[in-house]
Amino acid sequence: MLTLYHGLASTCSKKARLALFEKGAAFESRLVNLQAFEQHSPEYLRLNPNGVVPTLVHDGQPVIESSVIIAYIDDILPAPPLTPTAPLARAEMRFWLKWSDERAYKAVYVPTWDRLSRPVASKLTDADLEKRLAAVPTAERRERWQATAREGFAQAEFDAAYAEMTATFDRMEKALADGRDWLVGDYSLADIAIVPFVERIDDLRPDLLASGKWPGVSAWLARYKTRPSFEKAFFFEGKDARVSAIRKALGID
Ligand SMILES: N[C@@H](CCC(=O)N[C@@H](CS)C(=O)NCC(=O)O)C(=O)O
Repeated sequence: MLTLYHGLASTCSKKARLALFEKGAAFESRLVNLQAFEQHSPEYLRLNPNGVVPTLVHDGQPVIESSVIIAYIDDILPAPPLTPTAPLARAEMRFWLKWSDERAYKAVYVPTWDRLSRPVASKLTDADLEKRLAAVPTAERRERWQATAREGFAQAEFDAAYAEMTATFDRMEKALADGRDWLVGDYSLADIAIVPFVERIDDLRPDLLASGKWPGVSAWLARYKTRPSFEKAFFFEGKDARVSAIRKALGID
């Protein structure tokens, strides 16, 4: 039995949802409300000591880290395969998983936290904030929540995120330049690992793709949106998982 602990708007969670829907896998959904700090509850920390989503629990065994989770899903549910067989294509696919974790993630987290978490966290009283911070299991996230709740992010951090957005689009455009449909040729975990970030960048900064500077990326995203898994993962159980929709649901806009 598979249980997915995930956040509705979370890009990393969308990777896991996409992989499960591509496989047509049945899974139990446990939505974790990040703005209500449910990811720091003692029960959840027993599954994921980092206090972040997603976590996949398979027959009682937790698997954490979104890129590890999608590879695990491909291991336990081999059809349809989401990993190429040729060694070079496999290496290219792993490159994109790394890019997803190390570069694309950095493109979106500061502007996303600014738009989703800051409006909620900045309203916490000092006493509440202290209590919340005490439950955050890692120093890195404790500092991030502290900054989110109080001083906010510096302009240099928004600039760095923007640089990663354009770097991601540039690298994708290069990969797609030979007219291939998907990042490593056939559709694979590479596309799954990257699309939540491309969709998020397009949500946060629609002017970028609208500029026409990355036609290959625009065509790839349009192609992706026709896959049934996209609709299921991004409008999960009918709930719109875009930042703008979550802001409305939280009463921010
Ligand atoms: N490297 C982790 C990152 C997970 C992560 O940062 N998840 C975010 C949502 S996309 C989260 O749980 N944020 C809430 C928090 O940090 O408190 C992965 O890929 O699974």
